[in-house]
Formats: sequence, structure tokens, C-alpha cells
Amino acid sequence: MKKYLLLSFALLLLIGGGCASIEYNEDVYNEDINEDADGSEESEEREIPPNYEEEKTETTEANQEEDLEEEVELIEEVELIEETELNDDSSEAASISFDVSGKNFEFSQTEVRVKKGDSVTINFTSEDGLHDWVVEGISDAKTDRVRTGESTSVTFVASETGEFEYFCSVGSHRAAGMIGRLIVE
Ligand SMILES: [Cu+2]
Repeated sequence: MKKYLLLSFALLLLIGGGCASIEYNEDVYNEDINEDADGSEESEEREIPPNYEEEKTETTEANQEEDLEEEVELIEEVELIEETELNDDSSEAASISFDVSGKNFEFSQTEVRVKKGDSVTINFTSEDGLHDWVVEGISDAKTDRVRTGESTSVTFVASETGEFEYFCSVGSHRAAGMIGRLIVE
């Protein structure tokens, strides 16, 4: 059992060491490239060029600039994602329409369900008689009165959540049962 523990520990060390040496090798490799890039003069004169330090700092600045650019790109990406998410939110507030008809004395649909912020269009047709479609408590949600066979429509924004009763405002149609519920979630 101990052997196994030791073995796995040794393996861990090997893996860890392997990673470290790979990183180290990369460093060395990079340094080699850098030296090759400005090291040709170095080998001839065998002394450090006076602007060597400057060049070095310049490259570090360049690296920093690159890092900064990468960071900015990353931030822009994140902002783009956030924007898309925001757009998704706003696209949830959709434009939806319902075909509702009325007759003596009922609506074809007794429940209309929408989401808060939705732009709601009601296409209202009278199958028989003079009727309209009016929502209690939402002043924009009110169609014209139409006769048998006629159609009209109204568009309003469901700006508040809640349950609102809709009804026909002609005569005593509401009391006779021409009602329904608009549910804004
Ligand atoms: Cu009516």
C-alpha cells in the first residue's frame, strides 16, 4: 500500500516537474529567439550594445501593450455578450397579436395572456351584432365598435402586471356575459 502511495507521489512529482520543465524550456526558447534577434552584433563585438537595455524595455512595453490589447478585446467581448443578453431580455417584450371575435353575448376567447412590456394587438371581429373590446384599467386598450362582419384592431403596451377584465361596452353586453381576462405576467 505504501509502495503505491510512494509511486503515485513520484508520478505526481514527475508530472509536476514535467510541466515546470516545459514552461522553463519555453522561457529558454523565447530567450534564445530574443538573443538571436539582436544578438548577431553581440557576438561580433562581444559587448552589450548601448541601446540593449532600451530595446529590452521597449519590448516589455510592447508586450504590455499587447497584453493590454488582449485585455481590451476580452472586455469588448464580455460587453458584447452582455449586450446580447440585454437584447435577449428586451426581445422577450414581444409584439403579439390575438384574433378575438364577439357575438351576443360572448367573446371567442375569454383569456388573453401576455408578458409585461409586450406590445399587444387585438384584431377584433363581430360575428353577430354591435360590439367592441375594452379593457378595464388600461385606457389605450379599447377598440372601435363594429357591426356584424366588420373588423377593427387596437394596439397597446401591457406596461403593468396584473389581471384586467375586458368586456363589451355596448348596452348591457358586459352584464350579459361579454367578459374575459387579460393577464399580464
Ligand atoms: Cu357587445
